[in-house]
Amino acid sequence: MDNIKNGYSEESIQILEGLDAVRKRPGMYIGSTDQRGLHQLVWEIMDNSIDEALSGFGDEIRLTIKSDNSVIIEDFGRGLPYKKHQSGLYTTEVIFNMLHSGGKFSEASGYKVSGGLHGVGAAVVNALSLFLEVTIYRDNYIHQQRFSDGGKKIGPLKNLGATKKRGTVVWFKPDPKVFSTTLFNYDYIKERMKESAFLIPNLKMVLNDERNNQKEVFQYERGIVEFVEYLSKGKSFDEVKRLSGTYQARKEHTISIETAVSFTSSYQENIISFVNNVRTKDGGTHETGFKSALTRAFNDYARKYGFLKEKDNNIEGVDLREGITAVLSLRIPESILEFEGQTKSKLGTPEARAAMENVIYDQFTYYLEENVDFANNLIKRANDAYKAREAARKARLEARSDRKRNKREVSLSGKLTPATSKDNTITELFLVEGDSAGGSAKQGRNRVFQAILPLRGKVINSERVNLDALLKNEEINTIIHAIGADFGEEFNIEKCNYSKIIIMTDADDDGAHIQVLLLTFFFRYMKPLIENGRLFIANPPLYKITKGRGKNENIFYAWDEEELKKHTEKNQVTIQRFKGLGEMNFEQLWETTMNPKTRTLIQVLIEDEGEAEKKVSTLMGSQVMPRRDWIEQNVDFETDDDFIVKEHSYE
Ligand code: 28F
Repeated sequence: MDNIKNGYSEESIQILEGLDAVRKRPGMYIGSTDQRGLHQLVWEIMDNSIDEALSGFGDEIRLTIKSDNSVIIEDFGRGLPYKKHQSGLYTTEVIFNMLHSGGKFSEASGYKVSGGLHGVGAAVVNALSLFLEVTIYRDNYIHQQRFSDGGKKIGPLKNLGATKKRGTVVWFKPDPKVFSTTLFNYDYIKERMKESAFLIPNLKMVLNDERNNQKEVFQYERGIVEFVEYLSKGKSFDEVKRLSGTYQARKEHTISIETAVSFTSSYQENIISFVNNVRTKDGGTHETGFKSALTRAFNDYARKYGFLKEKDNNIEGVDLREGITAVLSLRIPESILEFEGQTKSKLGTPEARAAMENVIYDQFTYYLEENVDFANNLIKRANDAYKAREAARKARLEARSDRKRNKREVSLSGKLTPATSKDNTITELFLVEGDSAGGSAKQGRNRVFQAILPLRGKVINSERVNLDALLKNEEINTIIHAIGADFGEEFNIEKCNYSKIIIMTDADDDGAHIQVLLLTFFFRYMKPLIENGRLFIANPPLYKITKGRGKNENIFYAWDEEELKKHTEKNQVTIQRFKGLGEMNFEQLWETTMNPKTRTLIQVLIEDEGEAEKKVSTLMGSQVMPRRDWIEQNVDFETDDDFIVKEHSYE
């Protein structure tokens, strides 16, 4: 407010216009204004602390979530410069108020890229906050400046007295007028901090949630090697290998590479990559280079030692990589950094491919030569993987052939009750536990757009069998055919027959088990369904409450104890507890659970890819010990499973 009262300086007008642009179009700066965008604010501030640590200043970062959902981030670096800039403004004002493009921050480290905001992150956070306070410990004094209401400065930078400390503290509270939710998610922040601790060896990350007094510290001496140990815990059958080196790209640009690799008993390939400590979710040139280096080194080795009989018969990369767990971490100078794709999470820099192909080829070749048992074992595994893949391919071909197609339609016709509409932007498929609930669902549904598939037999655990065995499971087969979009690598969401796939089970242990088995299947073989937000869990009520009698009878439903209490407090009522879907008649089922106007669906989302991957393989895989350990450490039957973010979509 000060700078408005004290005359309309050009700077203050520019500042307000800049921050106003952020408030008008927050999505342009932080991607979205949902939970993801909200947390982007945290990453923007935390990245500055991480950059300072990477430059060699400060080995600890603390993050505190306060009870009012504000956040404090603290580092022990040099402290943000605070003196007056040549423009007459304090550096704090430049950093927290101005959308200076080009990123003065970025040049300092040479590597900074995070989030693509190029150093304006702090100003963006300020613009989208109810208040923001920056405290700097530097030159033996404490300096502080405060902003409020979308970044308006409350007063000048103040000197709060002497200190011996060094570092920077930023405290902010996101503006609820901007975000659809201002609740910070502990697990989401935790995963990110843990990831940073893995990527920067010895960096101590301290997370403190004052809303429920949870506190955790992450610090790893051996960096990504420990990351891979963590991801492959209990299923790795050999030591984690560290393959690393540097590569000279254009002129003076050096790319440095660090990878950690392990082969596990799982059937899945799990490669997680980072560039300058930022996750590249969609892979890119570095992943391509990594894969081709492994394949080439392995084939050369196999040929050299006579494992490949025919000259041009190669082992395929996918077979070699079955069960691989790897973390790739690259440092690429900003001047040759390129990102692609809608979310800019795919690396485009061509040199990264050459860098990986060179470094990894050499290192992996060396490792194979030095570890004959490992190499032989890998050849055997690749061969098994190839056989399973061939069997699955044959099964797929058969399933596609026309003669079989007729057969399939016959086999589906006994089970699936289709919707009359074929418009896959409105149709919904209900996967229903058991025949009796299936019957009520059939009667209660809206036949135009709702299809019902009752599941009778056991759903197989997709994590414990190979493709071949999976396809022999009747229930899985029926689901694949009903959805009609193939599965695995060939899954094509465009062909999906439904806009929503809804899992509807009883609210008991068996129902939960079926949900988990189906989720495992969809996670492994139809992941785009989840990524596109098309997988849901139906949410039937737990109670039916009847008030009054005869003509005055009124019926209510309650989904939890709290709702039940509201209805029962003052009134004389009858309460019926639903144990299963079968206890509702078809009208009740329609009204409470299937009718888009009145139902609540739980949308299945993947919050943290690495964590979800780890949980699925630990909890659903074939080894018992890691699962038992996990359950002992983690399961609190009072809370929701954090693998699924339970989001209620009220339609
Ligand atoms: C909780 C958030 O933002 N920490 C930061 C520093 C330290 C320096 C710096 C930051 C100078 C002019 C760009 C100090 N001394 N935590 C943080 N710690 N930024 S942000 O410099 C930024 C440049 O504009 C710093 C010497 N060099 C750099």
